[in-house]
Amino acid sequence: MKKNLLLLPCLLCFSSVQAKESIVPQDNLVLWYKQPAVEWMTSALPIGNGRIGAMVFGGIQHEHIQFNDKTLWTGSPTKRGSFQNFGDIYIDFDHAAEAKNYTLQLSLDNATAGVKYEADGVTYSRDYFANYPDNVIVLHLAANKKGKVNFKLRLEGAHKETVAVADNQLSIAGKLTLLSYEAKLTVLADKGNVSIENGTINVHNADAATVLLVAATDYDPASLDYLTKKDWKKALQSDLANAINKGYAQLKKAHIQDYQSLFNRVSLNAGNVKPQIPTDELLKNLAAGKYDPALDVLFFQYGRYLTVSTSRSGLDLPSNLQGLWSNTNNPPWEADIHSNINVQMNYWQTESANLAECASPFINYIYNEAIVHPSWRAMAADLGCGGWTMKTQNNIFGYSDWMYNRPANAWYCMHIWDKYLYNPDKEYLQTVAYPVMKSACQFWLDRLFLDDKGTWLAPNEWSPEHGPWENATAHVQQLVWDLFHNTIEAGTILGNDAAFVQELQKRFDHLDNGLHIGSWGQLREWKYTDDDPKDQHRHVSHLVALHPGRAISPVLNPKIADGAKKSLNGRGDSGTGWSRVWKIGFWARLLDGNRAHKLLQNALELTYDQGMDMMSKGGVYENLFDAHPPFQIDGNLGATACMAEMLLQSQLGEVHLLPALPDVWKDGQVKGLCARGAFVVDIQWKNSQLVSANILSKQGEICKLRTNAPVKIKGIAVVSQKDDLGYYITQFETEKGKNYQVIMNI
Ligand code: FUC
Repeated sequence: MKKNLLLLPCLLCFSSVQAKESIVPQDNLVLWYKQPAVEWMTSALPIGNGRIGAMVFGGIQHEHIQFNDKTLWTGSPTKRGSFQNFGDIYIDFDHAAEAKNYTLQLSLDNATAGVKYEADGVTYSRDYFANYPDNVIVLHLAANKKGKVNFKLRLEGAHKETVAVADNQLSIAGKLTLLSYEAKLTVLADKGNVSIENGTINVHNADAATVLLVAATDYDPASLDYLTKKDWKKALQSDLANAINKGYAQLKKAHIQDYQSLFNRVSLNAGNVKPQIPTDELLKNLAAGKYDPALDVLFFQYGRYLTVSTSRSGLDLPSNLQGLWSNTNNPPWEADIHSNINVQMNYWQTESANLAECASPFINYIYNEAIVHPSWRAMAADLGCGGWTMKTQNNIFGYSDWMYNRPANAWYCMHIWDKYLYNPDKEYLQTVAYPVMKSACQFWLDRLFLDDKGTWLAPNEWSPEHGPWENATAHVQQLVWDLFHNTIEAGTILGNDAAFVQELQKRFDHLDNGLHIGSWGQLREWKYTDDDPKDQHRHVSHLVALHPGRAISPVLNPKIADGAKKSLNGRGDSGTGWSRVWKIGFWARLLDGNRAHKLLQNALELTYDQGMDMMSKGGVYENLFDAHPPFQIDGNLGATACMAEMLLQSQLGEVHLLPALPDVWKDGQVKGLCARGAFVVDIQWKNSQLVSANILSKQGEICKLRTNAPVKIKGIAVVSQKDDLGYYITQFETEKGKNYQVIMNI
């Protein structure tokens, strides 16, 4: 009796906790909502395997899943064309429209979208993922009672295709300007039965069902005519057969294993705990002044999730302006590969956020277009130069138009060189990086002219999308300076091209570096036209040497860094989505964590605006997609990079721990960030001070640390030297494969 009385309150409390917890997802890193998505752009949730992907709505009686293949483009090597929608899957359920305990979620822990609710006394759950090893999108529909999975499914192509039915499969196929494409779908049911009538799949009284979708085109980025010579239709059919053979459980296991092998390399805690409220409410809270670091962490990891979902090795095509998602055949700017900031920003985080494999599609795309295909070399030749260059808007067939964007070759090479710095590999340097960099230098060696003061300048240039065209804009001089500087270093390391390195060095010695202070103390954007202190243009191209470049830093050249600060204050803290995010990186490089964090909060401003704005309406939608507006993924991917810059920097040949820690991230820990020199770094901090760090040396390079206070290295005798700025420098030799423990020495 006594026992029962004691049990009663416990049971009550258990059931109330249960009821409350049942709707909060178990996953730690999760976007979740108490209602289905209403708009593709602002609330549907993305899944992707680097090539194919889908947007999930999570409707109760009517589910809608829109899908894409990154290679589905109209256009050709001579026509711009546009990225295309592939199609839609519509699923109608026969249960009541009323649902209880509804959740829509996207787990970043296991790259799975999910829907769960109760209707007619049955708990329904669906989970969706895009599996990379098996090339298939999987939708799994289940119920907690037997025989309760009933639905009708339709497949619709985005190009008015007729749906073909054969062997229990629906398929759509067609041909665009150059490319052919096909998608195939089938349903596997657990018990119950499946039939197809008038192109609709009917599932009756099943315990569960699995929808498998495969899609492909005949695109091949390395083939000279961009068309694959493989039997791609046969490969598509065999992908589907393999997925049918494996079934849901095995496909899911393989998917999670594959995804986590990349995603789990980095963890971040910024003093956050798992939020109990949905993501849209987190955003609304932030707008109302209620800050929760969980949102920062979610945004950071979302950028990593989106990177893995849109850019995997095997397909040498970078993610486009929308990653790989578009529900229209006329997306903004054709959802192309935009060279004046956007595609670069998509790849700022790949090395530092420990996703080096995901950088390969961009690196190999640059190699293919610069060296293998003719179009970028022809564009340089048109200007009377050797090497390669491009314009601003680029399709996936080497076609380039709109304004000349000559310095993009140098900016792309920054990525090529960085890959080497993060993972010094001489084979890569010799066969990929150096040929691409040297060829870009050849363009500028031919293009630069000598002014009457004996300085080499780029003629008739721009500061992207802004102001006058004139000689020697800061943006271009800074990028060419970076290119020459890095190529000289690369050539010197390789040691087998001395004559060219010498020629380059001679130019470099008299090259305008684009770092000049103007009339109001600002860093000049133009060499001849003065900057307007009230100009709030979204592009801040004259600070490319501050971030992602490395020629401006309070540590290197405080006066120039101060000029950059003045320019930034003039530009203000607003802008389009990517512009706000870039400013996080600038302030992180200026070692101002609180200002960087203010920009992060501006970047996280909730918006529902889908109309084109070129000034200042940036922010994020409920689904955390970055809003230019409209949706543009550079802001998402760039945010991860810029937040990483707040925690770790390595662009100056040193590993700077916690260079721009904001006060609001008082206690925390980050694990697995990468530094140039092939170091993997874990950092712990408390009360805004470094407590300890672990440094794994992958290549045995010398490690030079920069910290706010003196440190000890466990097992090694070191001295922390204070520099003029009050930082401590601690240098030590490392052995390949060894871990080094850094501990505060105060
Ligand atoms: C550049 C930017 C725009 C936009 C477009 C896709 O032209 O100036 O803001 O991001 O790319």
